[in-house]
Amino acid sequence: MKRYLFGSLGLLMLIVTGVASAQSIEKAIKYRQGAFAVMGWNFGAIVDMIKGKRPFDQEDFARRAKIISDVSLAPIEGFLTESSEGQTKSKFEIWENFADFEVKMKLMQEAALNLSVVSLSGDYDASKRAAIKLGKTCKSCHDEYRKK
Ligand code: ASC
Repeated sequence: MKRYLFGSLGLLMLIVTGVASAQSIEKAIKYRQGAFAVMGWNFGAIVDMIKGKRPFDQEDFARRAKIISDVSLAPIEGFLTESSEGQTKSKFEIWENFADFEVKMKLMQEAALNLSVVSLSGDYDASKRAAIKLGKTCKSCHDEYRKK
C-alpha cells in the first residue's frame, strides 16, 4: 500500500513538473515572439519609409530604430531552453549551433544599435544603408534557423 502510494505520488510529481516546464517553455516562446513582433512592426514602418511607401519622417524613423535596438536585446533569453516543438518556427538547429546563433543575434543587435545612432543624424542615405544592413542580419538568421 505504502509503495503504491509513494509510487503514485512520484508519478504525480513528474506530471506536475512536466506540465510546469511545458508552461514555461510556452511562455519563453511567446516572449521571444512578442519581442520579434515589436521589432517587425517598427522595422516594417522603416522599410516603408525607405521604399517611399510612407513619407520619410526622421523623428519617427529614429524613434522606431531606438525601439528596435532596445528590444533586440530581449529575444535571446527566450531561446535559453531547447524549444523547437510547439507553436514556433524555431528550428532544432538553433540549439545544435547555439554559439553561432548567439553570434548572429549579436550582429543583429549591433546593426540595430547602429541604425538607431545613424538615424539621429537625419542623414537619409546613411539611415537607408543602415536599415538594409539590419535587414540582412535578420535574414541571415531566418535562412538558417527559421522554419518556412
Ligand atoms: C522585417 C521583418 C523581418 C525582416 C526581414 C529582413 O520587416 O519582419 O523578418 O524585415 O524580412 O530581411
